[in-house]
Amino acid sequence: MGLEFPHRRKNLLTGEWVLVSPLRTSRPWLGQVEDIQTEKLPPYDPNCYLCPGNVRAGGRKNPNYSATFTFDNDFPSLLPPTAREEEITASDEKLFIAQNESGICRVVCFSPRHDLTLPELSLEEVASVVKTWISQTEELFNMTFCQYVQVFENKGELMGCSNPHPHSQIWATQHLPNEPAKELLAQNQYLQQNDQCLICDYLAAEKEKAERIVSANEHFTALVPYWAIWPFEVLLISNRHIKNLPELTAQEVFGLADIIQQVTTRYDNLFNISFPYSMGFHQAPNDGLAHNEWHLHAHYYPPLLRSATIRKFMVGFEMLAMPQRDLTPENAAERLRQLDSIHYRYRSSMKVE
Ligand code: H2U
Ligand code: ZN
Repeated sequence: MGLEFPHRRKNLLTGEWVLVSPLRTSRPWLGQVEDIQTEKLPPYDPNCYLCPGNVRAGGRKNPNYSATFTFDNDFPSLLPPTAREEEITASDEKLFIAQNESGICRVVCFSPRHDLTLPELSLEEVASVVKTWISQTEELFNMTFCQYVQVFENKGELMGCSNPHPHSQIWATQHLPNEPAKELLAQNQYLQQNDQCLICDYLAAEKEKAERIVSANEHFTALVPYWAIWPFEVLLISNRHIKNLPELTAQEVFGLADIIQQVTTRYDNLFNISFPYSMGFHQAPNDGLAHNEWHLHAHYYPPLLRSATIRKFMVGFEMLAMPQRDLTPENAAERLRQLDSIHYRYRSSMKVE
């Protein structure tokens, strides 16, 4: 079982350390308690910018879509190269360094239903979300400026999600962003030194120990990583060594849909609420190289700590020095693993339409 005294663990994907302080779990909490929305949403909301047939904030009208719906973000953080009016030209500036950054930002609604999150949709519907992420990644990879595609979901007000209609976002960027850049370095170094893929080796070792695995199927494994920072952080790994979403086979698409439902159902069942998180896939850069070092995976970063209303703050020592956690990853995995695999809203008489 996990070490029960303060120690630090290394995140092999970023090279950074996390402080694990199991003794602190007994400290009293007189701090902020969050409001969690528990009210049931309607299947269609006439005031929602993302529901079928409604007009979005930017003035465009959504079609009467019946599956997933993808559109260019009306308030994008990046502009495509064709829209660039000014250029940062190379300079010998030493202390003020800036670069051009082009990109495309899209929004993917999971389904027409305003009230159904991923664990509440059918397996086929989640598979169609995965297929949309794949086709979008392929389309964006074909754009010459695009070096990287980030597929992610911000869920819940606590994560700053601006609209309750279940959706994800996709940003394609001209440069490799910070987090995947760290992972590229680490995975490359490991391959050079061991002639093996870091995540393949790590997955095999975790399967052998079995103490941090949350759930698994033939194609994917979900575990609380040894170096997790967030209390109930999960790392989702494809069992096969592939580098991006477009390499998934038809069976693996369903395997991914299934593991997403397994993880998010357990999350919701932890505190019997729609569990907030930010999650996203890390796929290999789109630079024409083989990227044998890269192994497709996804991170789930949920902010909650002890209950539906007490969140983990990354402040103080975490902001100034390094991340720290109280609950051990082994304990978190044990709790998640033991939860019901049936969503609380779908149990017996509570079945929702
Ligand atoms: P969140 O995933 O953080 O909730 O963001 C939703 C995105 O949807 C946000 O980037 C976009 C916002 O710009 N959006 C539109 O493009 N059109 C709208 O009508 C509403 C929201
Ligand atoms: Zn809606």
